[in-house]
Amino acid sequence: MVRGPGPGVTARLSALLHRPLPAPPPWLRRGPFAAGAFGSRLRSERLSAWLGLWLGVAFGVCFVTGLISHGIQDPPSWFSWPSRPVHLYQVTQGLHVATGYACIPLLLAKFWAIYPKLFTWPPARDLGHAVSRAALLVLVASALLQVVTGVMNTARWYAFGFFFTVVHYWTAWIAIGALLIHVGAQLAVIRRGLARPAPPEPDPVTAGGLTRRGFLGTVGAAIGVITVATLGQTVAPLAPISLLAPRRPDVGPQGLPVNRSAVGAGVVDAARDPDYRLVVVGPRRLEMSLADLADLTAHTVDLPITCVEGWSAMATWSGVRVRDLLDAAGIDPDADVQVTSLQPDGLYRRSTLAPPQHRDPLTLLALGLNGATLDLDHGYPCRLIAPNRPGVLQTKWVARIEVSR
Ligand SMILES: Nc1nc2c(c(=O)[nH]1)N[C@H]1C(S)=C(S)[C@@H](COP(=O)(O)O)O[C@H]1N2
Ligand SMILES: [Mo]
Repeated sequence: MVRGPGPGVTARLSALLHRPLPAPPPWLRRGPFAAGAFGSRLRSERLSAWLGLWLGVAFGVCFVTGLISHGIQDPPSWFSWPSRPVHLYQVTQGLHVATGYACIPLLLAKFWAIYPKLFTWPPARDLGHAVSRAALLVLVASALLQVVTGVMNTARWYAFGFFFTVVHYWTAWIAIGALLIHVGAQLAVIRRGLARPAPPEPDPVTAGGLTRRGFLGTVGAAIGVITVATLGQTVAPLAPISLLAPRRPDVGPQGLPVNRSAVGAGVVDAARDPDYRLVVVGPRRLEMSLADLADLTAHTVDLPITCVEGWSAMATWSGVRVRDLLDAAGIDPDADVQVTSLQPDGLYRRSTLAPPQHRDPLTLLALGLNGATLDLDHGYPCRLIAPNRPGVLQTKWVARIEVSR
């Protein structure tokens, strides 16, 4: 008879985890460790549980919308993103940035509500308690890293010495894992906290002047102010009051912000070269000058540029349908297509269009923007503009279109 690791192992593990740790010496119990060191009656299981619930919702929405954005930019084989509705990515990425910002006041409030627990006496009752407290450190550290790097990225302050996308993506998984462990370990406490009826308001005098309602109202107002003060980078009419928004959607050449300038991308000479040719490689090879492109049927579309960094802006684009070019070159309509820039290097010099995008009649190789020839900084001689797509994939200064390898 074969005996697996039966209840014996579990029981022994459980006994190990619940074995009491030696009590620390009593003389260490001073300052914040002293009994009754934290007197505020605003703190309660109920407050912590509700703040945790709000944080969980904000964090969950931020996590899912972040995964969507990551999936569009780096799609696994099973993932496909539609080209409609046109504004969907603007909504998901706007939610990503807004819920990320909302986590700032929520985290501060939650930290305030629970930081006395740092000084719990004794620091750990048993090994299991010690492990779950260590896991909480991982949650706090990863949540802070996400918020700080995310805000720095939207502010275009790339002071961190690592590649943002990779760190932000993997830390999200660590944070969500630590969050699930935390919720699992605290489920009974959370349930109890949420089910508690609101106790009578503490006397504002003994509670330091702030009522519970006042505290939650302050957290809610902070979220509201941060949201309104940053929403203007996407919602143009709010731009003038958006004091915290790093970008205004209407400031830039041709009334549109620029992400990477032509000088920054090192494409000025190549883009202005009169011998410029767009090359489309298929069973037939097309080499088209700007005049050839201008001779093709022109279309005009209204589409936004939606930067992953949180700003977006509507614009009117005119140019050639990408599917007309692909058909002219005899490219298989079911193939993925790769668009390459004149830009010699850089992460965003190339992007891929899946069939839902390159078959869409709104997907253009744009030659004009807001009624004039495309500005050099917006991608002259021509740039890609497609519906429901992150800005990083709207390749500027396009040189070559071919089937993806
Ligand atoms: N070749 C190239 N195209 C690019 C980029 C780039 O760095 N190189 N940046 C992208 C990013 S991140 C954004 S948000 C959009 C912005 O377009 P705009 O500068 O015309 O507003 O261009 C995209 N196209
Ligand atoms: Mo961007």
